[in-house]
Amino acid sequence: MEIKKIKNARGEMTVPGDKSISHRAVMLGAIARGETRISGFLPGADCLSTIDCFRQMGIDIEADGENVTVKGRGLHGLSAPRKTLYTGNSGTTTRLLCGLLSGQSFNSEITGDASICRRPMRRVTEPLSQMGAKISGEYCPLKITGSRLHGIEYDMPVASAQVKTSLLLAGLYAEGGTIIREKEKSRDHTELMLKAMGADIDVSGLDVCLKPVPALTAQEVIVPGDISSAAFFMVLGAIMPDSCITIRNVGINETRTGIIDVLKSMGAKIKLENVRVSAGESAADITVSSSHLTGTQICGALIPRLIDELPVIAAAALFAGGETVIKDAQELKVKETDRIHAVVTEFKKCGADISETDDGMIIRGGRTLHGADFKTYGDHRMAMSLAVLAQLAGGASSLDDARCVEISYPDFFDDLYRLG
Ligand code: SPQ
Repeated sequence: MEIKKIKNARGEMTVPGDKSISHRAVMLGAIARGETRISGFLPGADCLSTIDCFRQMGIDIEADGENVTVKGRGLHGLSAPRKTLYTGNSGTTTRLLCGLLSGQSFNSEITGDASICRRPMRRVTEPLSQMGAKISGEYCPLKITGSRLHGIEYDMPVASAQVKTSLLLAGLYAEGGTIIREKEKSRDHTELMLKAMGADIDVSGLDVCLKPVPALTAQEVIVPGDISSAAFFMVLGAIMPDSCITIRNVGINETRTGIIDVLKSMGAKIKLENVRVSAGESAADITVSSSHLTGTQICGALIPRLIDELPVIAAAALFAGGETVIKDAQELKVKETDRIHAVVTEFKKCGADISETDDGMIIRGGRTLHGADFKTYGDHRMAMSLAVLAQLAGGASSLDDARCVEISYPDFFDDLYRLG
């Protein structure tokens, strides 16, 4: 697909609902008592995979675009799926289901697309087996034998919301409490939603403690716009001359706002207005305008707060003066593709000065860039980051496969071109 160029980026927009919150609303809604009404749901391919899996386990889910109603059947209301649960391209669906299905009274099998079958599952299967779970294999397809579970105390070796959530979902079915100690704080949407639904959950610093309860109670869930999708337009607004974009109703949960902190530290003009809170999740309108950026260091506890935004932050760094160093981001290697290798390989095609390191990349900004024929590796975040980069590279650019934006942002290109 040829990427059309826009002259500048001006105007107001919204982005689709938060992917992480949308998945969790369906999953927790399915095992809560009563109807969970979700508005602002993300009807992207990953979240539709989650809906499909729960329908196969007997949950009645009415889905009409952004409005979804999940008719919860209680903690023990799921029924055995008649066929293998297919999670598509979604790491979140796959890993969270592992935890949820471990403690059921039935057996199940999970698999996904080629990318999912390459993504490591040991990070969830190992601690789950300590809880008594029986899961065969370290890669999909995974066979899960429903088992009696017991709580554990677990020090997480990687900062991962998926691992944490998987263990919390298993913990709902375990005998005794489950204590999870995070290495660094990862996104906490599960903790907030569990609390709102009546779970016995306590968060203190990096410790999360959960005790089983007889039932969760359905809630209304208002999903804010996904900051990971807004990130593409925040970067675009900052790097394009004569630009000013207001993105309305974006989730600004502190565990996700690393992109705002980094862009500000690079000198971006960013303003947050109309901050509001619903069930512990904050949202705001974000305005970004053309800025002169300078390079920065991104590492440590900041990484989990912007892990999915690193490809587009790397694109911003190409247009910043000086050097940007990204460290401690080895997790990028086990996403939909190896995002360190993919970013470095593709950005070099347009003349970027960028090098790959073991746990990140070094970008020297300010070069003149030219258009190129880019590969997306079937990775939605690569496709959208390259589309942003292509706007400022001289000449034409194309993407080999742009359809992957369906995963998290089906209308991405329409929204991009509308701004121009
Ligand atoms: O669901 P999936 O495929 O893992 O999606 C990604 C993404 O870029 O959309 C990662 F590839 O987001 C993850 C994120 O990186 C979603 C997520 C969650 O909802 O809990 C947590 C992060 O992953 P992790 O491994 O750090 O827990």
